Amino acid sequence: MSTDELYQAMAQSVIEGEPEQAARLAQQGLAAGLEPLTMIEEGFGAGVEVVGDLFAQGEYFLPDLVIGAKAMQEALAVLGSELRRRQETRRTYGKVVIGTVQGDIHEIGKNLVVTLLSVNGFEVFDLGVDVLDETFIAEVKETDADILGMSALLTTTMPAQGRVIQALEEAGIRNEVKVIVGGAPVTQSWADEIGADGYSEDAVGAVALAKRLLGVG
Ligand code: B1M
Repeated sequence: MSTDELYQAMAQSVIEGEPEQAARLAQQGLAAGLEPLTMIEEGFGAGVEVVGDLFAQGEYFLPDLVIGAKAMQEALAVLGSELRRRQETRRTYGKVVIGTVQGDIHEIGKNLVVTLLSVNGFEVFDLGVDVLDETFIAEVKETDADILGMSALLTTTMPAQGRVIQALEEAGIRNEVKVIVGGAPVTQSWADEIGADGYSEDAVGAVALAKRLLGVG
């Protein structure tokens, strides 16, 4: 199989919702010397985009989204452990508290951000999904975090990012932590509007942003 065919098969495994096949292809890609991040973007991630589009067009239904997501997660489990195995740096640039906001259970993108921050020298406290506003605030205080990251995948849950920033203000700790936001519907102008310190469109950019905000790396 050529590299392009392999990427296509990876995308297809997500579109058709085949978790075992996705994991197998991730292994095959590693054995062929492909980069984990390129496989995520050009292979499996391309498949997720198609699944999302088919869902939006009414051709796919919720179970198709669920099984497509499962396939993507199986691939990420393989590629994430390879990224961690390759981890070069053991230094800690800073502490990041991160989660998907209240009412939102999308975790794939957030997990990718978590993995890349961890392998790039950040200590990450992952609160998971559907995180209450007050849980973010409590964890920032508890860990004395340098950065708070919030992911939102739904237009209806994006406002939670702004609410949490407001709550940081009210708790008197807004200046003690940098806030970064992301997720498919989130934009730079939304980040500006809610007073976040930074926005990144993808996980690689989130690492660069975190380093820039802390002046490290
Ligand atoms: Co949902 N879903 N979903 N879904 N889902 C979307 C987001 C949607 C766009 C699909 C569509 O209609 N085309 C649509 C949202 C519409 C909108 O609000 N505008 C949608 C909907 C409507 C829903 C439900 C409401 C469906 C329903 O029940 N009727 C429901 C909501 C549930 C809830 O959260 N309360 C729902 C449920 C689900 C599943 C559970 C089935 C599943 C998630 C499974 C899981 O995560 N465990 C799911 C999936 C898989 C998707 C799509 C297809 C894929 C999302 C994904 O994982 N992408 C999605 C369509 C799409 O996005 N094209 C869709 C891959 C991932 C790598 O990308 O998360 O964007 P992403 O992350 C990127 C960047 O955004 C960025 O970096 C990542 C990678 O580089 N990033 C950050 C993310 N977080 C960041 C944080 C940062 C920085 C960067 O700093 C902190």
